[in-house]
Amino acid sequence: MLYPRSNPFRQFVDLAGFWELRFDPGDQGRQAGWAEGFSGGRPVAVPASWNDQFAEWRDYLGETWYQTHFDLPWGWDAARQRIGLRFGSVNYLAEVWLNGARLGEHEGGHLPFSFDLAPHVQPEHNVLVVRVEGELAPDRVPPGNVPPDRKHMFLDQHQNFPPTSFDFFPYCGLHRPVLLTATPSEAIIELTVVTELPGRMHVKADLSGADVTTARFSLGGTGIQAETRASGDAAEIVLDVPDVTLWSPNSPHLYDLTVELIRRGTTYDRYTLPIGIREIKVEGNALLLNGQPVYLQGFGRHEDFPVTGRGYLPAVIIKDYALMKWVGANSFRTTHYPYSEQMMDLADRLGFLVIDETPAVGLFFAQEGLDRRLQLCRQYISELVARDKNHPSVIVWSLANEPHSSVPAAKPFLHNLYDLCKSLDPTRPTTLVSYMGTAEESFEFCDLMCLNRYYGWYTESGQLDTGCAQLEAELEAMYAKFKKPLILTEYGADTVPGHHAQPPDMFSEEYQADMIERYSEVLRSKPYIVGEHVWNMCDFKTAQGVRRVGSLNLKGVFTRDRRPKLAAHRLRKIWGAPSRAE
Ligand code: BDP
Repeated sequence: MLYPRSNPFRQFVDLAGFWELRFDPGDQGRQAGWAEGFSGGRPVAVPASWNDQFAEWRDYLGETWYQTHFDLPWGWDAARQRIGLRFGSVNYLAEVWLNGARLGEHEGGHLPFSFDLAPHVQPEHNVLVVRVEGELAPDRVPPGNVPPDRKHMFLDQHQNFPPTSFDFFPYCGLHRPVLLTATPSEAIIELTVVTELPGRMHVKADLSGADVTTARFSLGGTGIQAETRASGDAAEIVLDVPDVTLWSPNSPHLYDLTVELIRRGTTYDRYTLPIGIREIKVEGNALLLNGQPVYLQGFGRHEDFPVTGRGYLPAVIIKDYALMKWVGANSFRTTHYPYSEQMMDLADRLGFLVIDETPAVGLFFAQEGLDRRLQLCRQYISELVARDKNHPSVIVWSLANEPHSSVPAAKPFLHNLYDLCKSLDPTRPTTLVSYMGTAEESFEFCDLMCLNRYYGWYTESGQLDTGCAQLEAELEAMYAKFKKPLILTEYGADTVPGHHAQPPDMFSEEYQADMIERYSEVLRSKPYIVGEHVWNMCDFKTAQGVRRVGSLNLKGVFTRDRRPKLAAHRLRKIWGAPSRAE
């Protein structure tokens, strides 16, 4: 899962641009052999969702074929190098062919997958075809088209269109960069770095095809360098960094760890990975970063923007980080799926604390399709940990958002996921995010508790006094029961920008600002609360339904085009004050 790099030993080329696309509602592409290449395609932008590029296909989630052509760059040679193809995210199902040969398929949006292109790749005139399909189905994760009697009745009683079991538009397509990669045939294929105080780094490099070789590890700017003999498929080393600068939001210091493979005095592969040295753990009531309590203040978000949908948009990522800094946030949760790798790299560089969430949103536990949902969740956890394990910014894994946990089948299912995640990464606290109205028994084994609550909005509507009293009562009860630190991972109010009211009422900018401030007061009065994430950073597109005016969730503190509402200014005051960690 190492992100492709270009250096004297490796190279990647981005296939972004205008591809060809054919929608295939009648499923004729398979019979007609479109896998080998098709004609009659229309231009489509990649990366981006298809939905907002073509008005008549906005709600279409079915079979869709993408195609592009490429030549190998100068100097690339499939006989000497490993030529690969890597997709950052395709939602939901992808099946891929090169020059008519089927490379494989991948299920699940938001996580990367790759293929070795040998022996099918040619120096010129390659035809790459990707069949994408994003139908909503009860045995997929996240699920959709769930029969009404299987739905959680608290929030899902209204049918929406498209029939998602989650509250965001089910955008489909090639959402993140598609990269053509060249690496040495013997190469570094994986790096795993675990850091601990006072300044230690455990590094493991997995190698492909390595005969006896020397692995050299060096840390930029420190003069630290060490070598080890690797034989077989791995090389490991422990590096101690004297006078270490630890990574934290206030000082997001990164060391460039470079690994080189050397044989007979000649380097034949090199990879550089930025590493932040830090330690995260839960102790008693507290979440400790480098031994100091931290308090998370920030948002749940979405990768969502007009026209491009869920497609990778570097300028919006930069803008969002700038707005988060401006408002005083130090943290976010990747609601409700893993974010782009570029977003995660910037979290490391800019010093954000991230709760990294899998795509498991809207999980329900009816027997039918349960095993399939479990296998998918397990796949996503493995892929997510493999992708994001080296990010210092990732401080907590979130296994699921709002599982419909009020049934006996939920707890063993979630326990299974927790155990898997811990086995893959014992170093980070692992949790899940509880649904309002559900007694989440899985908090028995989670390392900390995350709650989404909407008192004063979906219940106690318009009544902030009663709503805040309810919130406080539930927080106290949860803490008394589980004695674990707690983060309020969602709270907020839909707000029509420009709608004002005195006295404040629902949907006005004043009501949203007051609700956030009142919640924050409750949260900051409890020593076991270790974070507050407002829902949502920005307004975002949803399916159509009676609860979503204009097909938007309007709980953004910023509008969909990133203009502040009153609540953003209020949050600046609340969050501008030194956080508890300082
Ligand atoms: C929560 C969900 C979130 C929704 C939010 C809401 O986690 O995805 O958008 O409610 O209703 O239940 O605004």
